Amino acid sequence: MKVTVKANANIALTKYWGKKDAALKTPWNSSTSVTLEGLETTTTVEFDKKYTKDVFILDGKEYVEDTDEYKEVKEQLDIIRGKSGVKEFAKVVSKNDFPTAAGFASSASGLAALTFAASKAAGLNLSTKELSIISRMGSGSASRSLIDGFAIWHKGSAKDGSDSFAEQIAPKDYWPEFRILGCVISKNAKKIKSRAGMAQSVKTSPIFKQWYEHAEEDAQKMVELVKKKDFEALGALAQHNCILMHACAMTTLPPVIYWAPGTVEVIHKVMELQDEGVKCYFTIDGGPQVKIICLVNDVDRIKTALKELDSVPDVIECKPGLGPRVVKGDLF
Ligand code: 2P0
Repeated sequence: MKVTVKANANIALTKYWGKKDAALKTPWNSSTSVTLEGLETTTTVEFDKKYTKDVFILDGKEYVEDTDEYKEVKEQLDIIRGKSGVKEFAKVVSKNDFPTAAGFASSASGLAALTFAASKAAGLNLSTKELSIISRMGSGSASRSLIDGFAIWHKGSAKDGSDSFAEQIAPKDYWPEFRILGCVISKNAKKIKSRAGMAQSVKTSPIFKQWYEHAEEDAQKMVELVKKKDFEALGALAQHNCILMHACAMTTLPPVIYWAPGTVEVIHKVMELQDEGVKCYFTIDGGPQVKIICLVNDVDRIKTALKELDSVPDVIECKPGLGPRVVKGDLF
């Protein structure tokens, strides 16, 4: 059967930075997120005996067998084949509706879409929890893209990773005023992949323990703040958690510094707006882009302020979004 799925990226409100088990991709701490409407991956999967090997095409480019991208896809397909008993190879065609250079987690939407589509194409009817666990094994942050709206990814404690999955805090329609403004700072900044950067932080950052202990508390607090709809406390916590994650990254050997000059410029602009009484907060992931957490009524004012900066050529506005769903319109 051929199945097509759409899945959204997500932004961490409190971050994941460091694996306890590199193979299972279980984290040292729980993390929280909001799935984002408007940053979408579409993926079509078909298992069929006409294929003599797995095929993976992303944004029109076919990845050959020795690439990391191909291996990641094949590993996910192998998990689904193992669970379903399907023996055939698969063709996977995928496209992102946002520029990969935008610095939003395309691996999260990509692995969530692939896992969901492959499971359906193999005839499985897995629970969201099971799908979140399998997506996590592809890419940690993908576990959270399984969830509609606001999510917590529980770090779990089981050796086999069976209790490390994401769960809904609140659905997307719970907070329709909530916005994330993605400031595209740079499309070609030098990038250390998150996977490599966090592995090095676990080994060498002298503040790694402080980071994950604090981050665990932050994740639990964030759940309560979402439930209370306490926007100011939520924004302040997300911003502080982001700074602590980057402090951990920066104190890694060799240093993992994702901030570009434009990143710092936007941070200062956000803090200026805060001084003027605008409720907006910054967060940054494994790249130079800044994501501004705000409410819909402040969007125009913030966008106008960002226009003064040469370092922000583009702003992508996102709202809370859905988890993966089957759609019409196969890609092949
Ligand atoms: C997050 N990031 O919580 C954090 C914040 C980047 C900074 O999850 O190795 O692509 O595939 O599990 O999920 C990016 O890391 O890493 C990430 P893997 P992933 O969103």
